Amino acid sequence: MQQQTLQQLGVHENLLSKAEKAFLQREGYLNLGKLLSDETVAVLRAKIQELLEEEGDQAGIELMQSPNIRHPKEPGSERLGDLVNKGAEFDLFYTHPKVLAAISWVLGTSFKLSSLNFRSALPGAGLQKLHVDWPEAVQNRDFQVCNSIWLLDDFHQENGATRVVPGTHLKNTLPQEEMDNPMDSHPDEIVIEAPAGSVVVFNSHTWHGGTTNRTSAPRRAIHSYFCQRDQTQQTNQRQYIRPATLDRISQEAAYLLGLND
Ligand SMILES: O=C(O)CCC(=O)C(=O)O
Repeated sequence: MQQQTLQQLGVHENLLSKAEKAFLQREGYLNLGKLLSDETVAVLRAKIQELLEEEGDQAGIELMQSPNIRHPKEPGSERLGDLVNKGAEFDLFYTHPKVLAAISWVLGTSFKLSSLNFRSALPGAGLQKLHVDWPEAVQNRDFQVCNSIWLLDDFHQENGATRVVPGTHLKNTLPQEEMDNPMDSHPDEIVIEAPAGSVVVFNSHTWHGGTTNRTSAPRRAIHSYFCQRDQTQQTNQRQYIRPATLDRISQEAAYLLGLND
C-alpha cells in the first residue's frame, strides 16, 4: 500500500540523484535545495506569527503532551505543535515528493508522519545538546526516525542553525557516551548553511542539535518528522485530527498521517 501511495504522490526513484542518495547514506543528512519560493516563505512566516500570537502561552502544548518529547520547556525557543491541523499551508510538509523520496531512502517504504512542529531559536539562545531522536544507537542501519527541517530564515554560522556530526548515524554510540558534555562543539560537527526556503533532510540517528543564535532576529524552521509505521507518533494523529483537515486532505495524505492502513 505505501509504495502505491508514494507513487500516487509523485514519488519515484529518480527524484534523488545517485550522488544525493550516496551522500545521505554516507553523511546522514542532505540539503534538498530551495523547495519553497520566497513568496511561500513569506506566507508561512506570517501564518506562524499569527499562530504564535493566537496560542500565546499555550503554544507548543501538544508537544508537552507527547509521550516522547525530548526538549520539554526549552527556554529561548518558541514552539508550535500539530501544524497538520492548523492550516492548508502545512499540507505540503508531509506530502512533498522530493522530501518523501529522501525519507523513504532512509526509512524504506513503510513510514508515517510522527509530528509537524515549528521551532525558533531566539536571540541569545537555541543551544541544544548533541542528541539523536531515539533512545539508543541502532544496529545494521535499522533506522526508525528521519527528520526534515524546512528553513524559514537563512541558516548560517551565527544565527542558531542546526549542527550535525556527519556519519554518526552509523556509530554504535550516542553523544553522551562519548562526550564529556554534549553541549560542547564536536570537532567533526558542521553547521547547516542554506537560504530560507531550503529543506534539509537528516537521518534522526545522526548526532545533531541547535546552536546559539548570536544575532538579534529569531531563527525559524518547521520540522516535518517521520517514523516507521509501527512506531508511536510524537503527535498522535488519530487523536488530534480535526474534521476540517480530514475534509481537505487526500486519501494518500491521510495514509501518511497513519489515519488508515
Ligand atoms: O531546530 C533545530 O535546529 C534542531 C532541533 C532539534 O534537533 C530538536 O529540537 O530535537
